[in-house]
Amino acid sequence: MILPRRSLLTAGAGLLLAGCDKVAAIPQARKILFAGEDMHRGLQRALMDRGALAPEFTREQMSPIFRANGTRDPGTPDYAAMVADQFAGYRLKVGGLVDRPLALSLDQLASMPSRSQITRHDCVEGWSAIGQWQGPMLGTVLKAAGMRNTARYIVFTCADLYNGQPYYESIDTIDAFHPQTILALKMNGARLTVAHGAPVRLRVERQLGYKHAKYVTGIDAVASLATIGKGKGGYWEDNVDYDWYAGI
Ligand SMILES: Nc1nc2c(c(=O)[nH]1)N[C@H]1C(S)=C(S)[C@@H](COP(=O)(O)O)O[C@H]1N2
Ligand SMILES: [Mo]
Repeated sequence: MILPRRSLLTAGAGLLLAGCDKVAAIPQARKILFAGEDMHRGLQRALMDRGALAPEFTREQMSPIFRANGTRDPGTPDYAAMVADQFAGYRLKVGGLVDRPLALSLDQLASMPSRSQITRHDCVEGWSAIGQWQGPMLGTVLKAAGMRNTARYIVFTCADLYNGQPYYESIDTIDAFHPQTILALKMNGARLTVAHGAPVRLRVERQLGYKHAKYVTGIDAVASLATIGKGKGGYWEDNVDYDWYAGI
């Protein structure tokens, strides 16, 4: 039997990954695997199961207090006007590498199939809190817009400035289509408060807190991050040297 070389290679890669997945599941082994200073980031990503779900919790485990961090109110005239009319004039613009650019109202977003999840938010500053989040999956919105297959990243534009700089963030298309990646409209059963990112904030549960953009007004599918902001993919990445990939 003659097997084409390509399918042999693919089969081999599959076996290797399947084996490594099991090893990586043991915390100690995972530490050793990923400890080497020369561990290539690309290899680490290949070994990690990017599709795995973040842990979910019960109502009883929800934190009595969930602090707000970073911007607690964008405070611009535009944002204040949106708050005043309860976001009736809000539109989420979806553009970039899409076939059908969208401008979605809050009602339109709320009428899409939604997901609810109780997850733990981990801020890089060293605090965590468990809360419930609800809203449409980001993947649903991107499919509705007809995201092109040339897109590699999704960029989130926010309504606030932080330390005078525009807050923005970006994730890759793997995280964008992860089932727990949602555009949250609700937190703990109620519409988002201003402090927690009203009217729409990203929940990207396999990533650290700073990736969870609040006050999202725009979503753009792009092929490269080089021309966005200062080119590193987010406010913290551009200004404070945080990692772009903040997977947990
Ligand atoms: N637009 C915007 N999004 C943001 C921030 C911000 O300052 N502005 N802070 C980030 C950080 S560091 C964290 S930990 C979380 C905090 O979310 P919370 O205020 O709902 O707790 O939002 C993230 N998203
Ligand atoms: Mo954070």
